[in-house]
Amino acid sequence: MKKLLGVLGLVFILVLIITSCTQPSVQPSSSEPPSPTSPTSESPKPSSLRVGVFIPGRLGDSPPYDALANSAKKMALRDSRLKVEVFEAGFDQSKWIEQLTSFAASGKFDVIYTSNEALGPMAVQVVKQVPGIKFIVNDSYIVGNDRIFTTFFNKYQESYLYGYMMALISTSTMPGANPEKKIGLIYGQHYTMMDDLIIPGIEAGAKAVDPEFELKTAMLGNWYDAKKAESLANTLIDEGVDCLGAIAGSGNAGVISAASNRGVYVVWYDTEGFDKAPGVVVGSVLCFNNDATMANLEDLLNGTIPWGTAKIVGAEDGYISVPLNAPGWVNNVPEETRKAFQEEYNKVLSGERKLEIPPAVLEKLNKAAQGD
Ligand code: RBF
Repeated sequence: MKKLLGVLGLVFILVLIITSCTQPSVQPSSSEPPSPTSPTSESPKPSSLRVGVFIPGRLGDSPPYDALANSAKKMALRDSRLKVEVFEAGFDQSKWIEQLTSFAASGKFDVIYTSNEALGPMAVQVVKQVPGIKFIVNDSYIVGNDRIFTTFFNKYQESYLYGYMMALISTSTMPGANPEKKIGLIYGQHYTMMDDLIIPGIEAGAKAVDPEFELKTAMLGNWYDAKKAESLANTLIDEGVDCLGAIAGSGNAGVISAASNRGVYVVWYDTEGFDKAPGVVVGSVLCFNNDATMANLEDLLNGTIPWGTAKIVGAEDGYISVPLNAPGWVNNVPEETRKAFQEEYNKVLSGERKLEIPPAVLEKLNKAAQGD
């Protein structure tokens, strides 16, 4: 008996030694920010989750915001653990940080889901002040903050396709298309994504059609003034622009009015847009903010959000796309123009046409968010 106990004791000690050797080690502490793909932590599956959606603007005419709010509400219907409240902060950007701080400090939410490049830096500030609150931010790029997760769409790629499509329409046989090699863009305001990815992407796409193409731009200065947007669009049309892009939120309606009155065309950004003005909006390039939001909320509910990292998505993984079978495109744009577009689009999809986000731009966004 004594012998048996001795053997059992030995086995017990051996088991202890083996299990202590195979235990996963505690996260290594490092001053290096994690790479965008290495998750820093995994949380347990929550039994309930309160998500506050903070809209920095208004719902209704802004594709990234509408997709965020709609997807969050849809997810709440599908999973009873999720409770969602949406707050529209309005257009006064000077108030956003205060509004966001009190939204976070209200104690009503576990996670705040928001969107746009300016909200990333604000999230960094708020997590320092409000204990426990976490942020998911679309259209923002931040790494190394363990209560923030960001999703960034390859807007350079999307904008290249946008510019390519506009330039093809401008050189087409469509009524109203003139011989001038000019396309236009009305945009809301300056920000890194606009200045370093969207505008250069549109230019690169148009110049890939013909190096003589020129992109004429006009800044609205806000995201709501449709009357002013109409007048800016008219000025561009006077200068020879026959195909326009609009990234100006509620201002986009003014671009449609001008194009419609003057017999020129609009290509829509982020969503289909054909129903906004049939025969005027004749093409679009899509960004699936909705899919990304649903996927992130699903990960959140599964406790698998890789906090502290940033996810970059593009056409290769199905987040940027073109509705090639939409009647608004097929019935308005001549076949040879559509074929020419499809050829280039296939190159982007297959990776033959590489349109990566320059790492310097990502670094700039992260640095701005960290306040460096
Ligand atoms: N996009 C909109 O569609 N509507 C807006 O109200 C809006 N407001 C913005 C405010 C700021 C400070 C910044 C940086 C961007 C804003 N955007 C807005 C742009 C948005 O993040 C995105 O880049 C474009 O909608 C193109 O997808």
